[in-house]
Amino acid sequence: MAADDMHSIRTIGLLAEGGAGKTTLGEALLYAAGETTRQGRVEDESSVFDFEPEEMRRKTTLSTAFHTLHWKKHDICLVDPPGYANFLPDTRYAMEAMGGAIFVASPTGQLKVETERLWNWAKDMQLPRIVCLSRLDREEGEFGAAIAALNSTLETTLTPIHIPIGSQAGFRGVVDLLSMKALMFQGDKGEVKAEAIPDDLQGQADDYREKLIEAVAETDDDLLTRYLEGEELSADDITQGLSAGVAASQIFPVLCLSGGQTLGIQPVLDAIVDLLPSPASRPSVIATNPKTHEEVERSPDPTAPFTARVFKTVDSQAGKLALFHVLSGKVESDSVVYNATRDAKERLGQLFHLKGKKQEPVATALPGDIIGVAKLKETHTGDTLCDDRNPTLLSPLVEFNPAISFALGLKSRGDEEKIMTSLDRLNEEDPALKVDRDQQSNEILISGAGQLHIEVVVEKLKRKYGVDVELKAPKVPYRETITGRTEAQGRLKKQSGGRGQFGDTWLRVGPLARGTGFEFVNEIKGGAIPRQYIPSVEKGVVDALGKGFLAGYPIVDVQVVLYDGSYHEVDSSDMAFQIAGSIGIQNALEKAKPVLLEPIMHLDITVPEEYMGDISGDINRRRGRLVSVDANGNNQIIKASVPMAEVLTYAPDLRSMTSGRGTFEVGFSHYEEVPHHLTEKIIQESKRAKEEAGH
Ligand SMILES: Nc1nc2c(ncn2[C@@H]2O[C@H](COP(=O)(O)OP(=O)(O)OP(=O)(O)O)[C@@H](O)[C@H]2O)c(=O)[nH]1
Ligand SMILES: [Mg+2]
Repeated sequence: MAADDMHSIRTIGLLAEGGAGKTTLGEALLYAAGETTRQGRVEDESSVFDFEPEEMRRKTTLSTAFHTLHWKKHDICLVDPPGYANFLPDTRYAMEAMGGAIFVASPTGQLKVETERLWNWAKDMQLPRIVCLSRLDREEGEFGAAIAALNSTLETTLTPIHIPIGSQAGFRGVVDLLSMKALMFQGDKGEVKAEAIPDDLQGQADDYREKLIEAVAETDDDLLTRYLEGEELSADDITQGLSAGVAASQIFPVLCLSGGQTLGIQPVLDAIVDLLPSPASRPSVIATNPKTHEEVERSPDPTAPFTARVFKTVDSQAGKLALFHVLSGKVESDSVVYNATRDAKERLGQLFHLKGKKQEPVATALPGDIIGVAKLKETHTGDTLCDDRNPTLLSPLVEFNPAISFALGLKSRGDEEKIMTSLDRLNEEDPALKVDRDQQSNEILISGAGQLHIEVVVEKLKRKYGVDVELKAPKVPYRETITGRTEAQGRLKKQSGGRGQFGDTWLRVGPLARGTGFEFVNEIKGGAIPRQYIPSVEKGVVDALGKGFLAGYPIVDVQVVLYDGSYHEVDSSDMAFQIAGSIGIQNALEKAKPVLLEPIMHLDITVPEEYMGDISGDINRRRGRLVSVDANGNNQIIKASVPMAEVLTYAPDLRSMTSGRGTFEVGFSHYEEVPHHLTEKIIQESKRAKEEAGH
């Protein structure tokens, strides 16, 4: 059943660090709304969200899952993404499709950096948010202190609409600050029954009620006047003011519950319906018309031109499913749309809503809907689908730089083709995975957000495609260059018996600026070498440069000038001049002071302040250089540049240095000369590797 009115749609994401209780809360919401007949549990592998084998085994969400439910005539789509740092790119893409978010926090109010990061993304995206203190059945925390801690870490002022009654095993209800009643839990779905507020909580309830009314009044002049004139605001006034404040990201209500024990869940369902906005009140998106390059605005209105973002691709029972989020207009099953990113038409077959690993057919999609559609031909994650008479191109998805790379060891040579196609298919589902070739060894390299991410990729390769690979130690793509200028002759002469071989070249070499690559200049005058052999010389030179001189790494940033030579009417040939060029360049390199270059990475490290000293000392030991240090709340953001060879295992090292509280991003910056004392070691290692490979 599809909602026929956009105002009754809610598309709500669950956001927080790993292990916070997002999936558990999602299961509790499905069960309390009667969508499931028993509450699924992460720990006994019965969650409808964590259905992939890799997730079940690890008891953690690795890829965003979706499920719809109905509550008070509303269609709610729950979005349950991962929380651990290695999988946050997937979470960030899923946030594109959220119309509001529930942040899940603990009763102590202590947060990890992942939650802060998610909060900041939500802030940048103006995503309306409510905060749920969950796990109240298990963890002890003083309510006021928890709110203060959250306010300080998130740099905001949260507005409780609940205070908990009892804690841990005694958690039995919440004071509802809107109705000023105690809502006591009953039955296994935690239905609530209104009673009078317990005497011992009356004072605290009055204080928080005052704060709530102030927060609401501040969002609306009319309410503020009435409040200042001493008028009692009605429950409806407050709910309306609150929902307007939430929609405008000015108020962030806090609710109290236990996902695990299904306590206080019904008020969360009510809050989704009453406080979080429908797609109709989301801001318009600004995009471009790909044909005219003019700016266009698309509002969340079913009568506006259809525009949707493909934010994820999943492998389902029905084959490859593209998931899109409708931003404006509407679309029906079996219609033809325009993929503005690929300039291609796509026929959409049956449209689906997602229910865990299952799909439910729907006829029409409206703004706010998340829709799955199978077997699109041209469409990839990130693409814009739209009405071809009103084409719209959304800005591309944010890119995440990989933090770690491994070479793949193959069990047998013949597997190569199969591995590449399997990796391509995994890449469709997981844009944070990068697949490359090592230029020197031709090995397949896979890069991702962290070791765990890559390990999951290897597991999926085996389970889904039956390919078995092993991860080899991460590789450093060294390069070589020259620091001196010189000239040399390259001469090939074989003229004994049969047809001879003759080619003779004179080459001048010199260094170029870092990052320039290779330049070949022909200065032959008077036909000393016939014109048709000039490309032959260049080819010989290029081939030789690719093989390196010191340690077998490609030689870059050199200029080679061919300025003289000679030839033989009969014995000269394309091959003879290739060989002569190659000999010439090797002779020249020997005299041109070759050196090794190593890749330098830029690191962006976010750590709580107390680790600052340890981190900067460690960067020094890794031959790195601090570029800048900036405060961000309680965290320090350290930017540094460090040789790649020194940060191949930075993820586990940072985790142990900061007890898991630091995060980082890393990307390629530039090449620099390897310090003299390390050069010999790299040359020896390369020789050994070559011998082992049987060259
Ligand atoms: N007692 C109790 N345990 C809870 C509650 N919420 C979550 N847990 C437990 O905490 C663990 C993590 O919960 P999840 O729901 O998987 O957390 P998540 O936020 O989805 O974690 P990731 O998917 O790894 O990001 C599980 O073992 C849950 O059973 C709760 O309200 N009470
Ligand atoms: Mg989860």
